[in-house]
Amino acid sequence: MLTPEQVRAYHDQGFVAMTEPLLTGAEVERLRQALDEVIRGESPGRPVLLRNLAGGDLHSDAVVIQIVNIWQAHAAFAEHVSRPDLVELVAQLCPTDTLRVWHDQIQYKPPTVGTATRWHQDFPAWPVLTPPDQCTAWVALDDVTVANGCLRFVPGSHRWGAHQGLGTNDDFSPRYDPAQLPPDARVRVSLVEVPRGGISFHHAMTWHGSAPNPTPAHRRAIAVHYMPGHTRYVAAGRHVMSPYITVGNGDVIAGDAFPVVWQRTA
Ligand SMILES: O=C(O)CCC(=O)C(=O)O
Repeated sequence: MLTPEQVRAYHDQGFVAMTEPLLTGAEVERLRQALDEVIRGESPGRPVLLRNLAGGDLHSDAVVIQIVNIWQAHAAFAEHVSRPDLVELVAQLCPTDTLRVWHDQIQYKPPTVGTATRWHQDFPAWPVLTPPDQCTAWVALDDVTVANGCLRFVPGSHRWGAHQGLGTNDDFSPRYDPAQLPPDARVRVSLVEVPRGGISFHHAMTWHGSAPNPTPAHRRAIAVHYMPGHTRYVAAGRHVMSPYITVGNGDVIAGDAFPVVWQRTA
């Protein structure tokens, strides 16, 4: 369970990290091995997407291996996205009667060549959804530190709306347009280190990014983007998951590709 302070921190800041790891060392190791199988193309199924987010191939000198819906490729990840202790925590942060998986996403920054994930907000990249209140559970599969590219968040930014042109400066600070911010907004950056098996949560509108991994250590993580049961489809948008959406414009998103992982019991 999250404490009332942690729940309050999530709503105030747009993110919160747990202090203790959720996954055991053995559970993390199983996911790492499953990840390797998927990358080698030896898993039972295929993910929706596997690419170098930075462009180029997986062996270039700037790499973030991005995998979308690894849960469809390997049972270890299918179990991960629906593990009861994880989804109970998400349900504490995301008021709803029903939680579904929107999609998952591996971001793996390999040793020395792992590159940056630029500053962004998730929801504007999901123009097929409404409203913007999804919650991401991000689990570290290595000790993720400032040195190897931990997540950085701007506290409170989930309350500032969709920011046009949010970008990344050379020193890896967020580049933004002050005219789009509310008068009381203060842009500062929190660096959130997470131990192997540990977890952080962020709101779909929170500004976030992660720096490169120049270290000899791996930096692997799985983000699961969960959506509350009232999330509806906006057919005018496009997204890598669009081909899997079978409902009509304005309908609640449901179906095999978006499994229910939690339901409120009386
Ligand atoms: O793992 C990362 O560095 C980025 C993850 C991310 O952008 C997300 O979980 O929304």
